[in-house]
Amino acid sequence: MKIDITDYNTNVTPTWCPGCGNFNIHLALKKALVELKKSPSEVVFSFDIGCNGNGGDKIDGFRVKGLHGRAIPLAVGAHLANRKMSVIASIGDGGCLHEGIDHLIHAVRSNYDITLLIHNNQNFALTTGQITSTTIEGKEMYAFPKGKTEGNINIGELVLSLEPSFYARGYSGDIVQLTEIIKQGVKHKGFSVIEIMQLCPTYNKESNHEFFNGRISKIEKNSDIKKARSYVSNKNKLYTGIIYCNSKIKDYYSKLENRKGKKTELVNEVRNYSIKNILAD
Ligand SMILES: Cc1ncc(C[n+]2csc(CCOP(=O)(O)OP(=O)(O)O)c2C)c(N)n1
Ligand code: SF4
Ligand SMILES: [Mg+2]
Repeated sequence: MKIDITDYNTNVTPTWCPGCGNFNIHLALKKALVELKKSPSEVVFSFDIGCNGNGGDKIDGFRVKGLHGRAIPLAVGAHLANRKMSVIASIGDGGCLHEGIDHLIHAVRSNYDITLLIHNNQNFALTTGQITSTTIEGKEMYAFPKGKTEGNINIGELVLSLEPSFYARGYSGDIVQLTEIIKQGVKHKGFSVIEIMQLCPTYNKESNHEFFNGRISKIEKNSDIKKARSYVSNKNKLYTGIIYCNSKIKDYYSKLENRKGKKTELVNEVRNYSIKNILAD
């Protein structure tokens, strides 16, 4: 059966602001899945809360929406239950680096075979623009008129410190490259972290097209950790592409002794149990 991008459309009208990077991210995501010949019935999307999470009703497929910061554990559960599905989690910089930072750290370390899209618009956007760990230092924000008190978290440096198997960076203003990155991430057997520098013209006017176009430098695919570290810590350039890929690290499920030789997925092994007697007690 031929898969078309319209197969992923829903009849929900987007409410994102004009110029929001989420439009292009969704387009790139749909294009990537179509080019990988995946139909919506083969994909599970786990959405977080936030403007990024509002994309949950704008793409077809199996969809779950988690509590703020919890898109990752839901995605992990869906993946471990049935590895025949491609599982993609979407989360914002707020959800991922504040409430959900523990999930990010452990998912990288465990190397579950799922893909994570971090929509980094450098603020808590849905709640009208508060500071996050990636907000430009000194920038006036809602409730912080003089800027934030803490320094930034560099997502690339954090992820690379955790022995990842895949870390890439894309830009919402470059659909072609972002589509390719998402395709590579989905194909990679392990936890694929894709940070997407996302335009938010409403609360983050400083990080606009001019800002990114003047700094972005594209690379193809790198597997040298030292080079990867130099890419993400560069203060003048913003490198995009597959910043680091190590396919030798086994994914979580492959390392489970009790699953060795099993032909079934966990979802096939679930049986019905009556809890009537327990409830009666
Ligand atoms: C546990 C919890 N804390 C706070 C909120 C309020 N809240 C909802 S959306 C949001 C902002 C999300 O920011 P981010 O994750 O960066 O996503 P964006 O809106 O920028 O896409 C916040 C703080 C919540 N719903 N749940
Ligand atoms: S507030 Fe920012 S992230 Fe949210 S919809 Fe508007 S432009 Fe997009
Ligand atoms: Mg955000």
